Amino acid sequence: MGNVINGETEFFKGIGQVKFEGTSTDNPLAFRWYDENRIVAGKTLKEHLRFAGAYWHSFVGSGADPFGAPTHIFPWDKKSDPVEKAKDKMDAAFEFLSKMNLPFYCFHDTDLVDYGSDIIENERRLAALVEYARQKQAQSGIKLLWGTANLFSNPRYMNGAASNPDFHVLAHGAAQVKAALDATIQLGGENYVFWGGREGYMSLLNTNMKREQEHLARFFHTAKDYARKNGFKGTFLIEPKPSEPSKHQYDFDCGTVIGFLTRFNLDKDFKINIEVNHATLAGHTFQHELQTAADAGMLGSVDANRGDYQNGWDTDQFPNNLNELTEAMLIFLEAGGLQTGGVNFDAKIRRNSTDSADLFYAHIGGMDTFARALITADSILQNSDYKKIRSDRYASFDSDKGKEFEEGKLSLEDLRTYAIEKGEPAVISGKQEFIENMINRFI
Ligand code: XLS
Ligand code: NI
Ligand code: NI
Repeated sequence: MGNVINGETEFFKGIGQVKFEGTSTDNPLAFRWYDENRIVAGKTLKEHLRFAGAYWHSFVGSGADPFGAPTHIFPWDKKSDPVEKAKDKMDAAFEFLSKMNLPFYCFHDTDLVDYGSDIIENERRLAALVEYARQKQAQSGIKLLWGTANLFSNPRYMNGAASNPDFHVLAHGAAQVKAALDATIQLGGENYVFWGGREGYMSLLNTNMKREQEHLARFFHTAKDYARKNGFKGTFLIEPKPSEPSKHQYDFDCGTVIGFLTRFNLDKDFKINIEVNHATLAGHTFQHELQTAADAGMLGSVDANRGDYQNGWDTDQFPNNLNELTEAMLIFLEAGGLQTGGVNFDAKIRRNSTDSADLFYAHIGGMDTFARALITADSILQNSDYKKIRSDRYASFDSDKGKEFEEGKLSLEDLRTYAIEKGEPAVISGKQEFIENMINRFI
């Protein structure tokens, strides 16, 4: 248990409010770039980035791995009554979010409070924590970016929830989603996320993929209809990931999800929550996934983290790669940014990061890197030839026959005639290295 100050328990002892101090500071507990009031491209950094803390990694994740016991021993995890213990955890969470100046947070139902196997008792526990969270949000001004239901940890979900071959399991998943939607609505959540870690399969030998995908779509429709009927105005988000824990996951990447949502008539209500490390696991860059979603009008929200270039799993490290994020922020800004979404730190400190300050360093680093990347990207867009170089590459479609082709006015025979008339095309450089150097100059 932490110190008691002003009648309240302090869990992160010795760490005060983290403030913006600028690039000349050598204070490791200050922001060097994230000045929340700084205006970039017509909005403050706070409005652009809408940073959120993730309950599961920061206040639940124990550092345990398949080879070893927990290394993060939380002082808020002591009481035996699940609701009382969960309130301590929430005190710690809001203390951290406030000290970090994080305007939003995100949770799974089972992060807020431990669940047992009795649906009605679980609903009672969640409702108690929702009431507590309502007070905490009102006191602090911190808002809920999104809620979700954990439909992957309980053994009953070993073959998925909405795509489970057993209808009885699907119904349990639905009960959990109903309560998580109720919680999200009551807390004014701006989005609701579905990440289907086990919505997929291990082997086709025992799987009817078509039926499972139809069930998944029906489940999304049913959940959406319930939420809309009960006043949810926010955005539903699907979070793609190619695999892990399932071998094949139905929400593989943005392209797959866009196809799925369109096929099942869900594309008006659902957008995409793009996680950096999931993009790289799918064999894409984060930039590719952002652009794919943006082009489909489905850029919803971001789960910020990074993978490890040598590992093939979701290491969920905090973001720190300025070059990659600058490229990503170019897309982010050109796409008009996030609407109801935000930048959620779905990232965890390492198993051997055991000081209570480590969680602060991690978030400060992530927030500063995003802020710096956004500022740099804006400067590139304002002060360089970046956009012009790209649009010039397509100039042959801006007039004459190229334009007529875009407008659907040319037949295959017309194209052949043009090719013969003009002869062999010139070789034109794509200038990639030139642009890469230009980006480095702005960094
Ligand atoms: C796991 C996912 C998960 C979702 C929420 O890989 O990133 O944390 O964001 O269920
Ligand atoms: Ni995530
Ligand atoms: Ni993940």
